[in-house]
Amino acid sequence: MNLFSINRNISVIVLLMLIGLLLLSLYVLALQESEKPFYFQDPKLSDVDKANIISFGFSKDIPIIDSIDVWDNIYYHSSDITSNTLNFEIKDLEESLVCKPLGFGYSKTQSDIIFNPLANYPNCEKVNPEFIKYNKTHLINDCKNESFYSLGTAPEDEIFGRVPYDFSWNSFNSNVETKNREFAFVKCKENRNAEVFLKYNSKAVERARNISKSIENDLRIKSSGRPLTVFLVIFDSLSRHHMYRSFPHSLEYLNDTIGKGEFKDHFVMYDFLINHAHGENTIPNMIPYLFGYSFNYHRLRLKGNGYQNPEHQQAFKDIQKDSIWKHYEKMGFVTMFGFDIIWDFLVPAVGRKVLTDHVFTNFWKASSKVFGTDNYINKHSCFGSHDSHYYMLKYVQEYLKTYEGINRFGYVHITTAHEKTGTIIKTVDDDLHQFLKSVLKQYNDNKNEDIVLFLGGDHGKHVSETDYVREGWLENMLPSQIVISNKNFVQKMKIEKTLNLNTKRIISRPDWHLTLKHLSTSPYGLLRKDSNLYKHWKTTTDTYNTVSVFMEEASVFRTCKDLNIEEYLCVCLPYKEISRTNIEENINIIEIINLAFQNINQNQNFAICQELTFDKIIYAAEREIEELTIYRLRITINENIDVVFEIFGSIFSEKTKDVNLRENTLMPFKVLGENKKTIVQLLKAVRIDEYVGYNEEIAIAVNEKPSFCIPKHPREFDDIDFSQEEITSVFDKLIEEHTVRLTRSNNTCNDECKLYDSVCQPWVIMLLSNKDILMQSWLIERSYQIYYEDGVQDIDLNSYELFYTKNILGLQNKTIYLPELEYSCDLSDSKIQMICPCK
Ligand SMILES: *[C@@H]1O[C@H](CO)[C@@H](O)[C@H](O)[C@H]1NC(C)=O
Ligand SMILES: *[C@@H]1O[C@H](CO)[C@@H](O)[C@H](O)[C@H]1NC(C)=O
Ligand SMILES: *[C@@H]1O[C@H](CO)[C@@H](O)[C@H](O)[C@H]1NC(C)=O
Ligand SMILES: *[C@@H]1O[C@H](CO)[C@@H](O)[C@H](O)[C@H]1NC(C)=O
Ligand SMILES: *[C@@H]1O[C@H](CO)[C@@H](O)[C@H](O)[C@H]1NC(C)=O
Ligand SMILES: CC(=O)N[C@H]1CO[C@H](CO)[C@@H](O)[C@@H]1O
Repeated sequence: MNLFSINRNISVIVLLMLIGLLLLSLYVLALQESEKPFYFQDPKLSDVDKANIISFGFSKDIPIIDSIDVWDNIYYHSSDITSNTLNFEIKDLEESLVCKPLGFGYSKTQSDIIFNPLANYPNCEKVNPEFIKYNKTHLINDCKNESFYSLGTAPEDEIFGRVPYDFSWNSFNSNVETKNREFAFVKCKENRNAEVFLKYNSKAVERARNISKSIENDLRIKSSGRPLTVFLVIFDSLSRHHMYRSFPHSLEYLNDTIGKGEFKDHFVMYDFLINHAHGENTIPNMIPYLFGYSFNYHRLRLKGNGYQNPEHQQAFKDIQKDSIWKHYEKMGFVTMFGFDIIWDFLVPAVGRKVLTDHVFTNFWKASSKVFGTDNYINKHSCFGSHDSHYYMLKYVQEYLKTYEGINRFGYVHITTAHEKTGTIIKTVDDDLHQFLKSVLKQYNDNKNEDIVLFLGGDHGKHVSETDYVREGWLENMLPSQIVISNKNFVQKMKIEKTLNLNTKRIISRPDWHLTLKHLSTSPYGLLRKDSNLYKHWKTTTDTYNTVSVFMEEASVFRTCKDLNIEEYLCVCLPYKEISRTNIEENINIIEIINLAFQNINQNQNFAICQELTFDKIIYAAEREIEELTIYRLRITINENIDVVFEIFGSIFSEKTKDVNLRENTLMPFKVLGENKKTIVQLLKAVRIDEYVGYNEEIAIAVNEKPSFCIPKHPREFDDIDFSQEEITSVFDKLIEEHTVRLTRSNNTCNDECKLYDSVCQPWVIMLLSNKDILMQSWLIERSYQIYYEDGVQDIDLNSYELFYTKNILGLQNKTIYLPELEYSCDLSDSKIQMICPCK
C-alpha cells in the first residue's frame, strides 16, 4: 500500500466516523425532543450510547428563568414542622414497600465479636500537649528551646492523591508570616504540632456574589434572599449501624438538642434508613453522588484518559465541569473540597487538580512526613495534639464562618474508618460532637441563613475477607445518611411530609445528586417539579426514576433495577447461602469461576505478577430473581493463601438474553449446553483481602491493577528470577525510592526515619528480608548507600555472615540478621543496628 492509499483510507474512516457522529446526534436530538420520558435502562441502548447521551445532556444549558417560582416574603412558621429523634431500631416500614431490605446489618452480639467494644485510644491532647500559637497572620514562636517550622503549600499547589511531597524545616527564630498558606507545623524539642487555618478567598466571594446578582436580575428578584449552605461530611466505610455504634455522643447530642432540646424549634433532622450503595467502595458510590450517573458511564466519558498521565489532566478538568461543585459555582456559591488521604481513592474519577475555591488535601501528605504516621492507615496515630479528622472538621468550621453571608457548598471525605478493626472511628465521636455543637450554634445564632448538612457514609463498613455472613454484606450496602436542616427552610420548600416518607424508602446515589442540584436553586426560589430544568437534570442521571429527595416522593414501587443498582448488590432481593455439598455439584459455579480467572489473568505482566489459579470456594450464596440466578462466591487461590476474591456471576436461559445479558467487555459470558441453552456471565471479580503495602507497591511499580497483581513472597524469589531484568529492575526502582538507614542504639526504625522527616516502610523490610534483594546480588556492586546518623557508611554486606531470626533486619559486628516471619519498624536493641528503609 502506498502513502496515498493510506491517506485515502484514513479519509474514508474519518468520513464514516463523521456520519456516525451525525446519526448519533440526530438520534440523541430525537430522544431529547420526544414527549415521553426517556429510560436509560432501555436494553437496546449500549453503554457507549448512554454515555454519549449523558454528555450531550450536560452540554445543554437550560435557563433557570422559567423553571423557578421566586420566593415571596411570607414568614414561615418553623414550629409547624414536627421534630424527629434518632432511633437505631427500625420499625414500621410500609407494608406496600416493594424494596424492603432483608436486614440492616450485624446484631449487637455479632458486632461485639467483630468490633472490640472495649477498644480504646489515647487522647492525643494528653499525649502531646498543644503548644503551637497562631494569631491569624503569624505563627508565634513560643518554644523555649531551639525550634523549627514548616509552612504548607500555596493553594495552587494542592495536588490530589498519591504524588511526591517536598517537605523541609526552617529555623524558627522570630514570628513567621503565614501569607496565603493554610497549614503549618512546628517542632519544639522533640514535640511536633500542626495547625490549620483557612485564608479568605476574595475572588471567590466576588464571583459568587456576581453570579448570584445576575441570577437575581434574570429572575427580577429585588432584594437578595437568604444565603444557603449545603455541606456534605462523608465518612468512608460508615454504615448506618456503624454510625450508631461509633458515634454515641454525637447522635445523642443531635437527639437531645434537635430532637427534644434547645434547637428543637430551629432545626430538624432526617435519618435515611434505606440509603442504598451502588458498589463496595468509594468510586462507584461517589461518582453518582458527585456527577449523577454511574461509574461505568464516567469511565466511558473519560475515553481512556488516565489520571496517572500528566498529559491527560485536561480531560479531568473538562469532566469536572459536570461535577456538583462546578454546578454550585455556577449557581453563585463558594466551594470547597477536602479529602484526608494520600492515596488515589477518588483520583481516577476527578484527576489531580480539583476545581473548587478551597482544596484541602496536601495537609495529609505533609503530616505523614511530620508525624511519621503509618501510610497504611491501620493503626491509630496522633497528628500532634489531635487526631487526623480533627483538622478537617476544624477547616470546615472556619470555612462556614469565614463566608457567612454568602452561599457556600462543600464536600469533605474523612477516612478514619478505613481500617481493619472498625474501632478507630470511635475517635471521631468527640471531635464530631464539638463540630456539630459549633455549626449548630453558628446557624442558630444567625437565623438569616439556611443550611442543609449531610452526615453520611460513602458505603458501609464490612469486615472484608474474614466476614462471610449476610449481615456484613448488608452493612456494606447501607451507608448512613442523616440530613439536618433548619425548619423554616423545610417549611418554605413545602417538603416536610415527603421528606419523612422518603426516609423509609429506597434512595439511590443519583437521587442525592439530583437533590443537591435542586437545592442549588433554592437561594432564589422554588424549583417546579414540571419545570424544564428539573426534567432536564433527570435526563443526565442514570434513570428517569431519579428524584430529588427534597422535591418528590420516592415511590414505594421503586426497585434496585429502576435505580440502576446492580441486582447482585441489591439488599431487597432473595439471598440464600449454599451448602458445601451443593457447591461441588454446581457446574454453573465452576463456569463462572473459569470466566473470572480468564478475566483476572488477562493482560497481566507475568514476570512479576503471578498467573493465578483457583484453589477452593470458601463461601457461596445464590439469589433467584425471576428468570435469573445470581451467585456470590468467595474463593481462594493456590499462589497465596491470604488472597480472597469475591466473584459475582449470573446464569439465565438464552431465551431471556435480551433482558439479562449485560453488554460490557468487562463482563465476559459463555453459552453452555447443546439444546437447552444457558448463558453464564461474569458480573464482577474483586479482591477483598487487604493488599496494601508490598503487594500494592509492586503492582504500581509495574503499572498493573493492584488487586490482580499478586507477586511471590520476597523470600520465594530465586536465582532464576534474578536473572530477569524485568524483575530486578522493579526491585532496584523500589529500593531507590528509599533511604536506607541504620539505627543508633535503642532507636526503632520509626524513630530513626522520623528524625529525617520520613516514614519507615515495613513492606520494604519484608522485601529486603531476601538476602539477594538486600544485596542486589544481580548487580556487580550494590547501588544504594547506607546512612548512619548524619553520614554515609560504606558497608560491604557480602563480607557479613547471615543469621536468620524471627523479626530482625539488622547488623551487628559482622552479622546480618534477616527476618523470616515478621517485618516491623518498631524494634530496637542496644547492640543490633536495625536496617531501616525510610521514605
Ligand atoms: C500577629 O503577630 C505579628 C508578629 O508578632 C504582629 O505583627 C501582628 O500584629 C499580630 N496580629 C494580630 C492579629 O495580633
Ligand atoms: C464582578 O462584577 C464586577 C462588576 O460587574 C466586575 O468588575 C468584576 O470583575 C466581577 N468579578 C468577578 C470575579 O467576576
Ligand atoms: C433518641 O431519643 C429517643 C426518644 O427519647 C430514644 O428512643 C433514642 O434511643 C434516642 N437515640 C439516641 C441515639 O440516643
Ligand atoms: C562485637 O564486637 C564487639 C567489639 O566491637 C565485641 O566486644 C563483641 O564481643 C562482639 N560481639 C559478638 C557477638 O561477636
Ligand atoms: C539502651 O538501653 C539499655 C537498656 O535499657 C541501656 O542500658 C543503655 O544505656 C541504652 N543505651 C543508650 C545509648 O541509650
Ligand atoms: C537548650 C535549652 O534551651 N533547653 C531548655 C528547653 O526548655 C526547658 C524548659 O521548657 C529548659 O529547662 C531547658 O533549659
